[in-house]
Amino acid sequence: MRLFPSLRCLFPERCTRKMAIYAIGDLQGCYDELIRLLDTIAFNEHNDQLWFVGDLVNRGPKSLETLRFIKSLGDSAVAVLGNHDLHLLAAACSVPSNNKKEALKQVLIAPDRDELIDWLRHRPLFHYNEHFCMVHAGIPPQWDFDQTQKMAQVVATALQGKDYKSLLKTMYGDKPDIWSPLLRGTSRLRFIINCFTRMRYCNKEGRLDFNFNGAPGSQPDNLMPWFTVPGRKIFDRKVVFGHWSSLGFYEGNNCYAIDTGCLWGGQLTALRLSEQVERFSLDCSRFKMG
Ligand SMILES: [Mn+2]
Repeated sequence: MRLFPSLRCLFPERCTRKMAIYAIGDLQGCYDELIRLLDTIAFNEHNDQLWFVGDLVNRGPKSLETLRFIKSLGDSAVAVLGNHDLHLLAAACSVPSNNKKEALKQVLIAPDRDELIDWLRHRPLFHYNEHFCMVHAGIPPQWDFDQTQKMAQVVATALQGKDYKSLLKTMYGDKPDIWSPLLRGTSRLRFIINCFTRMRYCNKEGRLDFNFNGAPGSQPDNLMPWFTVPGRKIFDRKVVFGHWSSLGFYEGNNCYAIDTGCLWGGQLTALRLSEQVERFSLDCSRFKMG
């Protein structure tokens, strides 16, 4: 059963519009805004695919509905894991973290909690097609496409394996803060997770900094947004990412940033990924009133 039959094409054989892929920005439980945005773009689940940049849950009002809905879309939706999605997985295993989890409770006490958590645990950290790739936060400047794909797979394998709870227990922490091919074990896993799900700024050598999360231009002199580091190796695909609401919509350096702060009363962004990228925005301010 689909939750929203109005989103379906009732006569799939008549739905001849060319397949479209839309990347959708950080939701953080903003389910009503998502449904409204999908109406705006006339999303057709038989024909279109949605790429979610992660942080589906936490902070916002409807994490449970958001997860259920995206899971119900099956192959019509792809979601990469964000830091808040990992918080939910950690909370489900009772791993202590500094993150407040009030908004996650509705998921943790839901009758279908186990299916939802299991589904989330099997989401990737990196997704791509011929022209675009997607992560939640960033890709270290030292990694080319093959390396990025391989590193995402290392974490996915650990997260989907029997011992995933020990990964969730050891993933928190800011070190190591720079890539080395010599990294092994939990240090390597933590570094990969921090890049894909938390990174914003680094120095010109690619050393990560987690102390600063403001808009570019306001950062200390030695730091730069990860996507502006000279010599960044992924240049064969455009990178779509979220996680950085103070950056807002950004297009440049072969990247698209699409966390436009829906949760904070900003906008929810959908980006049609095609030769001519098209941007759709839903104003979320009125959802926050009353
Ligand atoms: Mn995030």
